[in-house]
Amino acid sequence: MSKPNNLESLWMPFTPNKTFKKDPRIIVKAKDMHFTSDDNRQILDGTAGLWCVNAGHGRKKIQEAVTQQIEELDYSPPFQFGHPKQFELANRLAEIFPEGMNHVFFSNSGSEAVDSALKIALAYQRARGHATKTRLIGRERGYHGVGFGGISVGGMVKNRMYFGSMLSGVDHLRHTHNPSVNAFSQGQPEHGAELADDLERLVQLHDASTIAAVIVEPIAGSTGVLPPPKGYLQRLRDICTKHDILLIFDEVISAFGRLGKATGSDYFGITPDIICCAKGLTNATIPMGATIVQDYIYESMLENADAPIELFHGYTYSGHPVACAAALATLDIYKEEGLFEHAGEQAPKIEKAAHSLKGTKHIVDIRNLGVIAALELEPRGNAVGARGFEVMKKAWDMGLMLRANGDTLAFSPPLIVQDNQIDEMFTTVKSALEQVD
Ligand code: PXG
Repeated sequence: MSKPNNLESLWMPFTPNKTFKKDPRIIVKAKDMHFTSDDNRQILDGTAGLWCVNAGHGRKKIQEAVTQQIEELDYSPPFQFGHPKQFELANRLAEIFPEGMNHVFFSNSGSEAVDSALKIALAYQRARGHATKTRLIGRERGYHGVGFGGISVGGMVKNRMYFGSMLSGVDHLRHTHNPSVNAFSQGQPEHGAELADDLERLVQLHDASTIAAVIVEPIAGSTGVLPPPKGYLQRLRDICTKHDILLIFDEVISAFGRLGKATGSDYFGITPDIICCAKGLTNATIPMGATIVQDYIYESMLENADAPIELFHGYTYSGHPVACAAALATLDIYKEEGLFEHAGEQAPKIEKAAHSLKGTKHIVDIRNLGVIAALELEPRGNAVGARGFEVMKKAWDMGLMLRANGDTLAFSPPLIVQDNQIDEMFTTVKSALEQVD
């Protein structure tokens, strides 16, 4: 495999370009649980790429479906015309998403799935005669992608502070992280259900007649893995219902088996009004996002819209035939191989292995849920993120990909992960931690 000889022209996303280009990490191949680096080393994929390659890399079935689709129908316009696979895929998703959620809007990424959800929420409130319900509520430390809608409701400071005033009419719930009482919780933390009452506070402040929707990740991922406190999501659901506010779950990470079920909604037993997904939908082979809504949202829009086109929104690549083919093959794999169930079986092993690192140098908290674990490190003085970044680099040198979100090391391996690979992930990171100051 050839090495690129000039790294200059590419502006890399969410990457310190200057540092990376001096000491690049280049991936040239991937198969099942492993990447191959350009110096021909096998790297265990502890992160499913970016939380997305849930069925493992290089899946033949997806590859064949994609190849065949390109031969048969490479593209067809999604506005005013249809192709069979997008309808088939929407039906298949309706089967595995919560009951009553039978309508699917396609996009090309998690960010677009979120923006679509926010726009649908606003258009729906207007269509049903609640045009004053325009306010959107997110949560501190939330990550909803990088569109202006997503960063407005999102709560990651650096993702917001450089980009002006964003959407107006947005407010945020408090985040749920409370290590003083919840540190080293195995699975969902005991304390913090009452933080959902923050929504009542915002209703007091703004009045429910001005609030269209609340959006949260059922388990916060990007901010450093924050499983919801026990009872929190139910309380949020109840308050939304009480005040006629839509609840949007951003399941870009939690859908497609990450928690051992098709969706986080299913895992937690809470049904939102809208779900956003992406990533594992196509096993990341072809970009795709989807926004799934309750029947009453779709039906109300069709009934009450003031124009023949009920929703003035869509993308050139909505329901792209090649993405649909990849998604259908991916859903087949999940089903045939029982990967969501396998994830459920591996979850307690990941929990045990992660928490066995308690007491390891630098670690101040360990969190986990499903096939997700996180080790939070004490930051090195004022250099927030420096220690996490160094451990990530050390682990890469030792043959393990992990994700450093600031000083939190996150693990979210493909759902095909085997017992010995779980051991390897945590043995390697322990050793890396011991070698870093
Ligand atoms: N919502 C959630 C909950 C996500 O995790 C997005 C939306 C946006 O998806 P796209 O496809 O537009 O990137 C995401 C993406 C990390 C990390 O550091 C996580 C994501 C992306 C990049 C990095 O863990 N999640």
